[in-house]
Amino acid sequence: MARHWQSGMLIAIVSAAPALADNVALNKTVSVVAGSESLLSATAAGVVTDGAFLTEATAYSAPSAIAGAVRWNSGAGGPVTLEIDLGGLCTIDGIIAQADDNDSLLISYLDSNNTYQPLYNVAYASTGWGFVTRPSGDQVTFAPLTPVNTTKIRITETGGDGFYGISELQLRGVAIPAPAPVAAIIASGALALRRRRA
Ligand SMILES: [Ca+2]
Ligand SMILES: [Ca+2]
Repeated sequence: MARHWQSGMLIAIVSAAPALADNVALNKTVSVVAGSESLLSATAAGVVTDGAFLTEATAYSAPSAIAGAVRWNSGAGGPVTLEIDLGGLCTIDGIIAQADDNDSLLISYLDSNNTYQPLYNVAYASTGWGFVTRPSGDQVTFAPLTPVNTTKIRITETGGDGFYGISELQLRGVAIPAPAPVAAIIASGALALRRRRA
C-alpha cells in the first residue's frame, strides 16, 4: 500500500511538469553587451524576442528590416554580442532563428559553471536571400536541440559578409520552478522512503 502511494506521488510530480512547447524567449530582455559601435541603427534590441518575423526574403536594408531587426557592420567596429536574459532558469530543446541569409551566427547558452557553451549554429542559408528563417521558412518549425538548462543566451557572429542582422530568435522550452520547493518535496519523499524501509 505504501509503495503504491509512493509511485502515485512520483507520477504526480512528473506529470505536473508542463510540456516544452512555449517560446521561453518571448518578450525577454535583449541587451547589446559588446560591439554597440557597430550597430547600423538605433533599433531596439527587443525586436529579436518580440515574437514577430519579417516576411521571408525581406531585403537587408528594407525599411521593415531596419525597423524589425538588429543589424550591424562588424567592419565598422568590434563584433556585436547580443544577450537574452530569460529571467530565470529554463529548459530549452528547440530553436528558430531568422537572420540575414549570407552570414552564420553562433547561439550560446550560459551553463551552470557560468560559462557560455555552443547551443546552435545559425548556418549560412544556401537558398533564398535577405532575411531567412532557420531551420524552416515556415517560421514555426523548431530545430531540435539537446536539452539544456540555462538563464541566458548569447548571439555572436561567426562568418559572413560583415553585414549581419537578426530579426527573431525563439526558444522552445519551459521555465523551471524555483528549486527550493522541488528539492524539499524530493527530500521529504526520500525521508519518507527511508522511514518506511527502516
Ligand atoms: Ca522579431
Ligand atoms: Ca550579411
